[in-house]
Parts: sequence; C-alpha cells; structure tokens
Amino acid sequence: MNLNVESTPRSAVLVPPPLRLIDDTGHAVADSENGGFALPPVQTLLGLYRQMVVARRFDVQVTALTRQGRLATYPSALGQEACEIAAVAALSPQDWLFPTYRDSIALLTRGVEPTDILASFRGDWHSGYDYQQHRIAPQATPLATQALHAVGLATAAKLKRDDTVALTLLGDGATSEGDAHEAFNFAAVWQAPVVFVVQNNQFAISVPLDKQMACRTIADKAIGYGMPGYYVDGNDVAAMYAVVSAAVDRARSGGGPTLIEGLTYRMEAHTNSDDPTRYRKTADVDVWRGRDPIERLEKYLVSQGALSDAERADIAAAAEALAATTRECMTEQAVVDPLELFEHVYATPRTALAEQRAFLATELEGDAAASGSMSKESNR
Ligand SMILES: Cc1ncc(C[n+]2csc(CCOP(=O)(O)OP(=O)(O)O)c2C)c(N)n1
Repeated sequence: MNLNVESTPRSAVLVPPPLRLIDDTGHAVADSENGGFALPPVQTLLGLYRQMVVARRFDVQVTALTRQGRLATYPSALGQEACEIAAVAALSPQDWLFPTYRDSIALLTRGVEPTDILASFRGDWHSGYDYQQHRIAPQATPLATQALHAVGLATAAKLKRDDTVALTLLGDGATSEGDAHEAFNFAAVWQAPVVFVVQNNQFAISVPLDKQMACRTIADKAIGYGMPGYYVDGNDVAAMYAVVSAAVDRARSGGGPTLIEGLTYRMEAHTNSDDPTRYRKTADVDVWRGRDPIERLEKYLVSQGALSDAERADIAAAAEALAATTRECMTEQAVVDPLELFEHVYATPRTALAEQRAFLATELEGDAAASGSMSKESNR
C-alpha cells in the first residue's frame, strides 16, 4: 500500500462558503442565506465602520513608525478589522478580552491609549496598560495560552455567579497548539461563559492552514468538543458582529462556550521582520485586497444612504487626529529604568537574580560616571 502523507491536502476537501450577511459587492444576502442571523441596524454598522476606519489608520501609522525604527516590532492586523472590531463591539463593559500580539486595534477600540498599547512593542515595558481598568489581559505571544486564561476567568465568573463573559482572540496557527485543545475541551466540559474567536488569516507566519490540518474548517472542530461552531466571513463585519454578539449573549445566559472562525486574510507581513513574498503569491494577496472589509461595508452604507460626505469627513478627521497623536507619543523618548527588568519576577528575589541586579546596577553607575566625565571632556 502506498501511504503518501502529502496526498490529501485540505484544499481537496469541500470547504463550505462562510456565513455572511453582506456579500463582497456590498449587498445584503437573501434571508434564505443568512443562517438565521439578522443584519444589524444601519446605525450600528455605521459605528462599526467608523471604528474600522480609525483602527486601520492607526495600524498603517504604526507600521510606518516601525519602519522608521520607532518600534521594535509590530504585527499588523490590516485586513482583519472586521474580526477585531466586531469582537470588541460585542462585549459589555464587565466582560474580559484575552488578545494576542496581533490584536492591538482591538485594544484601541476598547479604549486603550496608543502610547499604552505600544509600550511593549517599543520594548519600554512588559505592557503599558492596566489590565483591570480595561478588562483586557496582556497581549499573549505564546500561542493559545490566552485561551486557557480566558477559560479560567470564565469558569471563575461562573462559580462566583457573576455575569462576566470572556472572549479570546486566537489565530489559525494557534489552534494547532495543545493549549487550544485543552481550552476548547474544558470550556465545553465546564460550560464556561467563553467565546473563542479564531481569526483564520490563513497563515501561521509562512505556514498555510493546509499544512496544519486536514479537516474542512476550524469551526467544524467545535462539534468534537461539544460546543456550537460557526464558520463566518471574517471580512463581513455585519456577520461577525451578529454571530459574536449571539455567542456572547448565549454565554452570559448560561449556554456555554462557542467557537467562531472568521475567514480573513493577513494583508501585511507577519511582522516587520518577515518577507511574505517568500511564501505567498502577490496574485493571491490581490484577490483578498478586492475583498476589503471596509470597502464592502462602505458600499453597503452608501447604498442605504447612511454615509454622508459630512460623516465621512468627520471619520477621516478622527482617524488623522489619532495618527498624529500616535506619531507624537512614539517620537517622545521613553524614560526607562533598566533595573525594572528585575521587578515583578519573584515576590522574594532569588540569590542569582539579586546578584545580576547588583551587577547591572554597578554597570549603570559606571556608565553614568563615564558619560559624566565624557560630557566634562567635551565641554572643555
Ligand atoms: C507556543 C508558541 N510556539 C511558537 C511561537 C512562534 N510563533 C509566533 S507567531 C506564530 C504564528 C502564529 O500564527 P497564527 O496563530 O495563525 O496567528 P497570526 O500571527 O497569523 O495572527 C508562531 C509559530 C509562539 N509565539 N508560541
């Protein structure tokens, strides 16, 4: 028997069309195709449109600042605005968000200041925002770990009988991690009030989804865990908002977890240190450029007479103002104390760490003394 492990790529399996409420051309789909989800009111969609436009401007600005060397790294979410903004918009103030490194625009939309979002990407500090204040966990870099934390917080909320829901964002690649399996499984076993929003942007750095799984969709996996799963057009903010909101409501009313896969595309490189032309075709990127989530909603809003020129100008002005603030705060040099590296590691510092701290403190004193004598020299 010839057992060729490469012989059944996922692309050969029939992948169904994702659920959508507004199609690529900006038209509402027929009622028979909406999967029982109503199109959100036009004023809600207008609000989501504003948030997406502002978020994209921020993303483009931060990518530019990274290229100028102002930040160490920045994982862009350009093209993924519908997933990011819908997920945040579906939450109530008491809910918790568990994001990844990719999800800075979700933080922005939930009210975190640009300077606080970017502190860790600039390398100034472990994280720049107050988790409790915003009810946003740290942006997780170890893949899928945040999904476990979300299940833990949701389970605690259930035990305490409070009505908090946890929503976690994760990538398609993250679903290949054991942590994702454990999170999905125990969320379902414990009927935790948690919503998993998987942004299937089709790549884990250079690895396409076909090389990670053989089943039709990530959403299909939900059935194996014993929870509902939805395969949604992740570039249709109307559909993402409707499905995520329903899942949040279900979780809050004791209905347990939901797994939602938003089919989208990462338009930029994985991060500024990645060259995507090495592993994907420009023609494929162009196809997805034609499925832009903002342009799609814009067409719909215009067709409904809901986007006036004045509204458009107001949104553009808000986006530019945010970009200017972002530039200003990243131009200011952060004042950092290298010794803070050692804080918040152990309640009682270990001997080795205490020694390293003392060593660094001596070096820093030496540097300060040296730069003091240098400046005296150069003043002569
Ligand atoms: C546990 C773990 N293994 C490996 C990595 C290295 N890594 C960083 S990003 C990434 C790809 C993740 O892809 P995906 O989950 O699809 O998210 P995306 O970056 O596309 O948003 C990998 C493998 C990591 N951060 N954590």
